[in-house]
Amino acid sequence: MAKRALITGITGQDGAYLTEFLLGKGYEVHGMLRRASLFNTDRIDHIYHDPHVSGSNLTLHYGDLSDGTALRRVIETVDPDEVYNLGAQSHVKVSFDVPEYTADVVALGTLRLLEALRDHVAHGGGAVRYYQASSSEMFGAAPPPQSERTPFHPRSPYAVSKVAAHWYAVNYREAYGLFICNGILFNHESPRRGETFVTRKVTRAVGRIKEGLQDKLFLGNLDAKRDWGFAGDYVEAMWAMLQQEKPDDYVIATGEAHSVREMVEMSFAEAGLDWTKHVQLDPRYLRPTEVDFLQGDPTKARERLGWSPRMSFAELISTMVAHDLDLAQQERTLKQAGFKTSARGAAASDKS
Ligand code: NAP
Ligand code: F7E
Repeated sequence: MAKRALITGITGQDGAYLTEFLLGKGYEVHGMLRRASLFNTDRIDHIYHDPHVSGSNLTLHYGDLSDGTALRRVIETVDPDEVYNLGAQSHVKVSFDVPEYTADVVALGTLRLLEALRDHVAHGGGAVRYYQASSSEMFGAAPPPQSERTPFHPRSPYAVSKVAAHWYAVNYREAYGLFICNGILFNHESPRRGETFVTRKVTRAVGRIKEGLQDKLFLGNLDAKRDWGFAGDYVEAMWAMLQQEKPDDYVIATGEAHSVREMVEMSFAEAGLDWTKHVQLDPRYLRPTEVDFLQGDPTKARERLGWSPRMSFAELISTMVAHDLDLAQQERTLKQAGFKTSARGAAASDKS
């Protein structure tokens, strides 16, 4: 019998990589999808098959982390062996604009899902294993290197909500004996990264500048340091946590940090461009409270899960730049052929 996995946030960056990974392992994958006025399944369209055609191993269910009844219904319908809670309002800067919504989805959404899971298991739902997407943002102002033993000092409504979700997960493990793991993942990126996160914002701009589609890139704090890895490597760690004998919490990181400035310089250099000619500072991208320095210590994950990142930082930048150069070339070709094109989500990226 194939194992059944339920993924919230299946349409996000990690959801797409995790779905590919689990389908490759022979899982039957179910994803929770929120209703949107435009299609929001771009990242999984290539692996989705029409359910009318037999042999499809990927099923989507409407639901939302703000809707406890729908969460219960999805859990009862799917009857999963593993649940991956990846759904979130995941943008740190945006969480200062919509703090209540962020708390509702990230903190209370997790509680709603855990409550549904607790009842499902209590009423004969079997031994379900649960993964919670915790974040290095929870460490916030705590000095690096950060490990599982580092105390949290969150610096944004997003991070505070993730701390609450993290502790709900720990509490449900201890109180009800549920198999629950928190993956404390440091920043992970890819060509599928949302375009308002800094790496993708930069690599998209590099492509468009190279193709003559834009000239300037406006950024905020260039001094912040992050431990950036590849999302495809990180979803494997999520799965590995749920295959252990006992549930536990793990830091997933590369152990290496770079400043935003360094990342910008490398990305522009990859396309033969001088970043100083194109990048300008815009205070609107600064955050009321910043997280200055994140560098993870992934020793526990290496020793217990046998997990190590495969893609280096230089390879990650080069892969993302190559992808976005391609995208910009397509955009230029369309423009030259007379089609109207515009930078996607211009209004949204203006704020983040
Ligand atoms: P992402 O690309 O922003 O994807 C977030 C997903 O959550 C999307 O599928 C989104 O749906 C869904 N979602 C948003 N609001 C929802 C709601 N109210 N109900 C149900 N689903 C909702 O994020 P990601 O980078 O894949 O990250 C996955 C998870 O890991 C998130 O919880 C994030 O906070 C956490 N995390 C990420 C990183 C990182 O560096 N990427 C590091 C640590 C932790 P739509 O597609 O419809 O918007
Ligand atoms: O910012 C600086 C910004 O938005 C990284 C989420 O996946 O990882 C992510 O959160 C750094 C910050 O990611 C711009 O101030 C400068 O210091 O790419 P980011 P994040 O805030 O670290 C964690 C682990 C998560 O859990 C989150 O879900 O870059 N920065 N200039 C900028 N950042 C953005 N977005 N835009 C700028 O113009």
